[in-house]
Amino acid sequence: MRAETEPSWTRHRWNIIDSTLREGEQFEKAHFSTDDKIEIARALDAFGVEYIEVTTPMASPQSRKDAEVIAGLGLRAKVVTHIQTRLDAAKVALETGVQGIDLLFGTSKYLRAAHGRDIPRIIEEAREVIQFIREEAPEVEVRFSAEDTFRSDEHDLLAVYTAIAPFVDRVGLADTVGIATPRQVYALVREVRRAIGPEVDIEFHGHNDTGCAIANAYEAIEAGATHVDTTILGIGERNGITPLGGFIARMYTLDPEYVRQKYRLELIPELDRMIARMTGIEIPFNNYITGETAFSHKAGMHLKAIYISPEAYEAYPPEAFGLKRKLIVGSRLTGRAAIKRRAEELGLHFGEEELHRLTHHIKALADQGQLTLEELDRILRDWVMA
Ligand code: HCA
Ligand code: CU
Repeated sequence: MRAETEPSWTRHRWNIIDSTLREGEQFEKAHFSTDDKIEIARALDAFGVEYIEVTTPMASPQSRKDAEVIAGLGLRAKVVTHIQTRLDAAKVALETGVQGIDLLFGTSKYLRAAHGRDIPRIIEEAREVIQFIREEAPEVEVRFSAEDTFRSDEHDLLAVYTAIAPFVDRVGLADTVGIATPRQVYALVREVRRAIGPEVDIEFHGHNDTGCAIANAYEAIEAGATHVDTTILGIGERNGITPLGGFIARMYTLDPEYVRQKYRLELIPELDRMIARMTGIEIPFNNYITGETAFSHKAGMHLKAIYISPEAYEAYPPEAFGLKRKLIVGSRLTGRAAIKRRAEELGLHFGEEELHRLTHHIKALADQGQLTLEELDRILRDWVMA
């Protein structure tokens, strides 16, 4: 049973802000051409993310042109740009034609030392920039995020969020160095939700330095966040942020219908392959959904149960993502059920006693090294001939 502190409605109100074209561009191995960016934006839009975040137009001349191009594609997803909380940046951002602006300001002692503002000054400057955007373009969504939220003083944070929330569509919490624990994320998002009330949306952006990015995004939603930042394959600064595919895997297990109806899940493998190709990396073998072994079953007991019902050893079915499961039948860990099944697929039938001996024989052979399916099939056929 769900604890009373977990508001179940929040699960039904979350949106994805995919930041492959912003955080993802900060990945060491990413250097997207304009064509790459268009391909990524269209693929994310086809998948169904609600928002696409692009690099600040202040980053470089090409970044500015690219922001205009992406904003002009006429996508279903809202295109938003990330900028520092400065009037000149806000002005340029509006000129690109984006539908939303994501502002950020460092609130931790580390980042405050870098930009030299105290909390009242941060609030004042943020309000000035927000007011400018509101006046110039009332239709543009505005988000304000406290960078390095989880190393900021809680009192400072609540002062900033409560002062700014009435003027924005969304406030953001960012685990900039990936140190927050799921419990901390839950507690702080709850605090912020209490402080700003139910009307303003809450976004969570989590880095993966300690492997908690998906769990933290999930806890944020449980605590009342409405938007989660992702990137394809999780690319970003250092080892990246919450991966789109992994986040989908997490949420799918909780409410498959909701996730299926929001997104074209069968496009996830293409998205992952696209970013692997563009950045020159391999999809990790243990990646959520698209890793080479994500749907491989090997031990005899597992195989036996899988034949009866795949859910026995699967959190989510490969078919939901246009993929197939893989059964590794020719290993030393195989079992009678698996051998019997494979033999039947080849039109071969063995009695119990014979199956027992055959399985023993195969296990002994596989002790020398795992057999490929072709090798296994040959052994099964030869056994009949002998
Ligand atoms: C950055 C930092 C950021 C911002 C996140 C946000 C982070 O690269 O500018 O705007 O919500 O991790 O804090 O990515
Ligand atoms: Cu980040």
